[in-house]
Amino acid sequence: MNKALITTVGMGAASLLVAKPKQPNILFIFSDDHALNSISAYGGHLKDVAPTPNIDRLANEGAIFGNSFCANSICGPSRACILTGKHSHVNGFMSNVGKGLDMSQWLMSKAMQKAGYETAVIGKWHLKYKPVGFNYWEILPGQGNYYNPVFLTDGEGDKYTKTRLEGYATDITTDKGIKWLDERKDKEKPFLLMLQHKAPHRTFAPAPRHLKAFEGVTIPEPDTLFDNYKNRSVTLAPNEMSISNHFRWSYDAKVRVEERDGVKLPGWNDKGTPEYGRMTAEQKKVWDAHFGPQNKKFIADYKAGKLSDKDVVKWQYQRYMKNYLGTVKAVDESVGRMLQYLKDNNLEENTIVIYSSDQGFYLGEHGWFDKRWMYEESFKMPFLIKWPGVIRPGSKPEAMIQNIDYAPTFLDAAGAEIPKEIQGKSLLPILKDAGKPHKDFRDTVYYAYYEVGEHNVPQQYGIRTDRYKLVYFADSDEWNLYDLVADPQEMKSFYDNPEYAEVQKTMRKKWDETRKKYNAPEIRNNKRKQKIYHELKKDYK
Ligand code: SGN
Ligand code: CA
Repeated sequence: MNKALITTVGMGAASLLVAKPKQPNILFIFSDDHALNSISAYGGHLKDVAPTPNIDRLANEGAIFGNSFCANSICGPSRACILTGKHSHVNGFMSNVGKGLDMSQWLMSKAMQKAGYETAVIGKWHLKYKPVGFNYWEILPGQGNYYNPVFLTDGEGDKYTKTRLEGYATDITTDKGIKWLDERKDKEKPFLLMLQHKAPHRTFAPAPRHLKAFEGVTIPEPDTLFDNYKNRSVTLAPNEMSISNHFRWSYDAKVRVEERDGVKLPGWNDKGTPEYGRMTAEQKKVWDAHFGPQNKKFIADYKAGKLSDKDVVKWQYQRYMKNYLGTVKAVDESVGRMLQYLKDNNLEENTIVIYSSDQGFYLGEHGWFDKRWMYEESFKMPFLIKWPGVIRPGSKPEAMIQNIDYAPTFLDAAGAEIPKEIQGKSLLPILKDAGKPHKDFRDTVYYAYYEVGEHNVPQQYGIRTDRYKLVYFADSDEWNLYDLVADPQEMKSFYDNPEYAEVQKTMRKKWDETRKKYNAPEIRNNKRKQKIYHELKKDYK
């Protein structure tokens, strides 16, 4: 159990000895776009080829949540939900496009400072304005880079001081986290460190030492790699996030223009290679020695007519996965280094360690990369947590939790009050009792995705219970209903299916109630788009 700290509290002339529970440190390790299927503790189809032993330690020594969801599956908004404990329509940061997070509102970081914590955020930030409520911050500009990244620290007015460092972003972020912990002046104060990696976000560039990590390995394909998008919303087919058509040959697949021998490949023949452009001559040498011969063989085979369109997609999938999983390797090492640091510095006992990511990601499921849709792969967020003496090792809570719950959980752990307007709930009751199912924590989660533009994903609003999911697509004025038991891969909507009439009715009611509970604003329909989708629907049966 938590150690008690004896504090002397001054009371006028007299002095009183009271036992105050020692506030735990919080190490929040957060990555960008890390799919549950690529964390072996979740047991997905990649667990044997790509184990994550260090992240898995959190599951073994603490709890792993299999029903952890985001409120809006995109970077800035997910981070805004975490900092505010509120849904996007309340905190105002609804999409990556547009203004940043209004930092004048209530923020968990400010509240943790008030509760006596020393706070820091290091790494990806993506909320557009300077961090507020942090004693120390050092962030990546926008999406940040993998190779030889620039970090931003505070500058005059709204300016930043930029420093470009040689090395790999995940390693440098970890170094900076350790340095901050090491150099803290007031070590009696509890800390909140938010260590936020760029990886494994696009453009999936592994560290030189991990380029060959999956050489000779065939990565298992997901069952839905060749999804035809039938039997669900008409908005699925025009997506722009498929491996077959939107995975760029240079940028994503690492087949640079110079390596293509003038061949026009199926899909997106782009020219951009930003990470390659940032590398030192030495880094380029290692990169080319790895990709060069493989690309040469691929182009030769393609030219010789040996590869069908399907073979090309399979090749792209292997290339995508080996790079993505390569970047995950460095993240897993980062977790290992941080855990070792805590151990070596006697901080293990009183530190809560969390591993999470801003949303999940498609690793070829539904033919995709990217996120945004309310399907399980990108709706879910990894959430693993250890807290020695409080959480029973090896717990697998079933409760449906969301990123709006992190702020109240941190405050609760700190012994601070949770403001009434916070929409999330503290996870402490579940954590303290983590051997039990706790299905009743919340029976419905709410989801809303608002961004318009990149990857052509429509706005969508949904709810999920432990078995069903109901999604409304405003652009096509359509409902989809999924049954996660009968159809776990979500390949068919049962909306308007007579066998699901009762479920549909209940879910529609819950959808209204949940939106009301969270004060969700009225959905604006776009008549022009609805007309286009209506036409598309005629050809798409
Ligand atoms: C970038 C990526 C997208 C990605 C968004 C959002 N394009 O714009 O593929 O969906 O970020 O990601 S890229 O050409 O810049 O790589 S998020 O994690 O920030 O939400
Ligand atoms: Ca992200």
